[in-house]
Amino acid sequence: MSLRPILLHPDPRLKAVAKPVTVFDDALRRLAHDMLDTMYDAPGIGLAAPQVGVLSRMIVMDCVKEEGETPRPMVLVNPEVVWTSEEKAPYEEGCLSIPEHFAEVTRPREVEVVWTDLDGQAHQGRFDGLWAVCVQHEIDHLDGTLFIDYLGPIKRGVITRKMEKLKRDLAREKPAPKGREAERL
Ligand code: K1U
Ligand code: ZN
Repeated sequence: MSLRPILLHPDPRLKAVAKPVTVFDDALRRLAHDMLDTMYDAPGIGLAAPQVGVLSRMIVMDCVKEEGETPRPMVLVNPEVVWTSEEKAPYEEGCLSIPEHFAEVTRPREVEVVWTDLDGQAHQGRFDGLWAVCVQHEIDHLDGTLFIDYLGPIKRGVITRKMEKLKRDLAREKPAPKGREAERL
């Protein structure tokens, strides 16, 4: 298993519509386990494949937050919302691709989702509470939608400009190549 770098907004791969998974092989299993490791390491409660640069419709989640509680890792391949409650609920969302920024987003309080597991077996389930918020946030990633897309253009612009600056600063901080690598440049 290995940790994969998480893409930071703005990045065109975070705005793309991901492709359905059609092949259930070892590479898919490896990606799912890497995504779970990357999510727990961040730490986060969810992660979508496009956030690690893979434009495939797969998400991972574990919304068990209490220490001492048994973790509940979930892998959802080709997830689709098939029912949403009339009732909506606000939640202060964050995103591992937009670190340090949070904003209230209002979404359906409950959703019914269909998906397949890593063996291609079909599942259906109802999500509520934080699980409902997270599954909707992650499925949005598969359609190139970020939580800041629900904000007004001014707030979204402020966050995007701050993220552009963060990315410029991080690029400048990169250690200079040493030894042979430097000689080749
Ligand atoms: O998709 C992502 O970027 C992951 C994101 C999921 C999410 C958070 C909040 C509302 C909806 C979806 C995160 O995990 S951000 C980090 C976070 O919320 C968290 C981290 C540690 C403990 C508890 C929460
Ligand atoms: Zn996110």
